[in-house]
Amino acid sequence: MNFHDNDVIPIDATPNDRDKIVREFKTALKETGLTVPMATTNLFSDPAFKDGAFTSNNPRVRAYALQKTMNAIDLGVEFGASIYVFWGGREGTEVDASQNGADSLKRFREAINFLTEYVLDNGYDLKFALEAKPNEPRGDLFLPTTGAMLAFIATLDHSEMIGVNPELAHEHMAGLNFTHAVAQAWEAGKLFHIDLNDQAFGRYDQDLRFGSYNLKSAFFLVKFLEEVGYEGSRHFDAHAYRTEDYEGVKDFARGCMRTYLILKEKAEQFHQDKEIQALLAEIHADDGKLTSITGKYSPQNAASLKRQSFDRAALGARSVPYERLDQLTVDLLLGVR
Ligand SMILES: [Mn+2]
Repeated sequence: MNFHDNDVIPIDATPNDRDKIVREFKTALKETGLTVPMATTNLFSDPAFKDGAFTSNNPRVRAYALQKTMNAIDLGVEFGASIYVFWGGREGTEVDASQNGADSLKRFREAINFLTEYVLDNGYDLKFALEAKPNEPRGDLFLPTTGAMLAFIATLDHSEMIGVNPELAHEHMAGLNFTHAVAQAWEAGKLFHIDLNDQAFGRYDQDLRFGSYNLKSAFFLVKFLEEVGYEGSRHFDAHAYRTEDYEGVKDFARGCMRTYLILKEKAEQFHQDKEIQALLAEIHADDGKLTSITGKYSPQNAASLKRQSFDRAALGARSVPYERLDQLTVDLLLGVR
């Protein structure tokens, strides 16, 4: 399980309350065998953060946000968390007159740099994962997509400690292909964590049960994670329908895991399917003649490439059997293969 600091310790708890809750929670974890691989800070619910936390225009709010996060990091580490997520729920604006977008990023960078130093100074074994979202609850949030986060991470003092926590719903809200965002993060060595759920494009943040809305997107995501050997948590950041009772919430949690595991089997079936694999072999065919000169620049390769003649009409006329490939995938997902 995972928590925001205030999911465990109320924001106005006394030190005595805190210690009592920590003791009880540790006992509960022991009794149930649950672990806490990830923790995070709530920097969005309290009205103090109404105009941002790390990027607030008010230096007292920025300082309070840093202090709250240091305390929450201590708490997470105390429960064994090795990943610390940052989702800046109020880090944005509705009024662009209120702050210069470049200064907002400088403030955010300063805060993350401060906190990585805090982690190193304390000898914590902790990595940060930054989570992007395009809007809601602000009109516009800074660093709205996983791609934007990846570019930002490269500018941080301890970028080796910092990766991303892409969330399916957030990327779909921005109208983007989630699997592509995850692939970019993976390829950059930055897929430290993932938030799985579901989301219709163009809607408010829905946080639906994994695979409940767009099974095909969910399938390609699971297929990717399993193919590349992603070893992090399969973390579901989702909510049951508000119509559910307590048993219904368990149905929801079970459903998230069940769908993931079914899609994992479907991905395996995709790899075993002779017709699909034959089609893929045809689509990816490469006689190696040209890749040897396009793979890496050299003056010889450039000259050799300039001498090549290409049959443009034949290239345009070639068969690209994606309709068949996609229908075979649909047949497989529908359970008729
Ligand atoms: Mn999330």
